Amino acid sequence: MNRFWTLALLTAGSLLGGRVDSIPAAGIPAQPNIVLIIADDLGYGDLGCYGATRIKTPNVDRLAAEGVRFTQGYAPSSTCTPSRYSLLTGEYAWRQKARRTSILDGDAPLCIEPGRVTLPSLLRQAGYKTGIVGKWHLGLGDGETPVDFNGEIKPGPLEVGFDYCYIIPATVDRVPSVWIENHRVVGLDPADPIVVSYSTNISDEPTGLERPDLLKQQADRQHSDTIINGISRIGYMKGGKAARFKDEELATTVVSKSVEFIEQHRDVPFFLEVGYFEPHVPRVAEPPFVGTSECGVRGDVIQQMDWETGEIMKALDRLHLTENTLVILSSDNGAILFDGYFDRSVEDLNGHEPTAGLRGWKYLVFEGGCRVPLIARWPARIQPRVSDQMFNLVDCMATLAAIAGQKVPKSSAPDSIDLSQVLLGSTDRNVRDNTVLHGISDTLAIRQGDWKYIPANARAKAAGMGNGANPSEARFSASRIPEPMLFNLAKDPDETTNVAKQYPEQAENLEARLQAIKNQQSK
Ligand code: NG6
Ligand code: CA
Repeated sequence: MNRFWTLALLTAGSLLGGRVDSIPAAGIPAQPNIVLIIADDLGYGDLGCYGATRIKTPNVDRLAAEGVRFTQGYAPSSTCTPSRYSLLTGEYAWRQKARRTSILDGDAPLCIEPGRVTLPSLLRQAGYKTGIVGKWHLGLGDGETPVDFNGEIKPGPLEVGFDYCYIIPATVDRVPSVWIENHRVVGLDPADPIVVSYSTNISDEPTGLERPDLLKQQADRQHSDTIINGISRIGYMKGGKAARFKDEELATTVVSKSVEFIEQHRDVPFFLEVGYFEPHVPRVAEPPFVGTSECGVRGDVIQQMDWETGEIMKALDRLHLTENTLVILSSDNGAILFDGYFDRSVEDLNGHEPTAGLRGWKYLVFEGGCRVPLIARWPARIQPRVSDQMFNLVDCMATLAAIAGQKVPKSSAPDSIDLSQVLLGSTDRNVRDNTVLHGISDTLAIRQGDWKYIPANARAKAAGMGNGANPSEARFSASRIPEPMLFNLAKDPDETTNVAKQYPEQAENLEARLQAIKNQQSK
């Protein structure tokens, strides 16, 4: 639908005092509401609908059964910040030179330039109310002065296209451990100001290193700074005691704030991004979910995440919004087991396969780091099916803009492809025929058709990586690629056999293709 018709329908809708989808327009539903759910470190094999049996995810499975489930969905990067940067800007994060887009600390500056055309700003232009609840991890403040968590915290989500935000700044394992609503920390007592440092211990409270006896979970050195709610974090924090979140209440807050946003905007088209915290570390299940899965705490928090999804689905049902709401659920990167806290995720695995057997983990460019679950339900437009077409989350911007009837300006979203036809099932073609994948230390890989090529990158060193089988030096080495690698994913989906020497031309072609994409300025 072009913008004219979108606007015309919007006007007609408001004249009639109802929302747009109450007007049948030649059978085409008007702009759908969009709920974009991004889990944190959810692996390709972690959901029932992707083969998990030790973890039960009935709500997400229902979402998949009522919509399209992609088998070739990709996160643009295998860590959070660059992946979410790509999601919101439509640009591969490794292109960005001016701003730091690697894993950000809780006091890092905003990595998206304020005023830039983003996924939420485009949807806002199309008439949507835009909000984000949950994980942010794209930085806050201008970087010129240190961000002041006691004052107005900006620029942030509101300066890059969101009308509303209820977020935590970075990761649950990084300070400050607080919620931010729009520009302010929630529940802050001005008499107890927040001080944050990632370099100096400015806190008067114990660290995990000093008082391991106070901890709910033991942690490695990087996660052994200030103890907050019995969990030692990355970074030091002082003050803000009344504002600190409890890990055991995060999921409930995500649900209540998401449902509140949906209720408040039920009469206009809305775009809500929900950043789940699960199953990222520290993994702490809310009481009803403790011990409910068959593979320990990591399974428990995935089941908790499934419950959150069910609550959001229920709210849509209750408000009669299900039919014309596009719900997308995916993950910012692949799975990881040990990621800093000794929470028994490795020991309790019980045969569960977080990556469904794909090679590698979060941080890496192997499939286990980047291939993610991807589900989209929109009863009015999407016929239930499974799709083997490629979809990268960087494509959300062009795809959702098209669905909202909004044009992406030429200079924006250089890597985002409009896959609305793929989403809606009106083409069998692989509209995206290649994708670049991005890992820690700026390792890159390219997939083109069935082929996957990873150039040599001997310098790469990964921090905090590993599957936990051996939380020692060995787990830091997997991002080093001493020799180019080539895999045929159709024959060898788990990337077990490097065939670069057997198919040198194929490897050269993909090397050249990757170079061309790196050099290209726009689509
Ligand atoms: C790493 C942390 C890891 C996690 C990750 C971010 C160490 C050793 N590891 O640096 O625990 O917080 O950053 O994860 O500090 S992400 O999903 O948000 O990218
Ligand atoms: Ca993540």
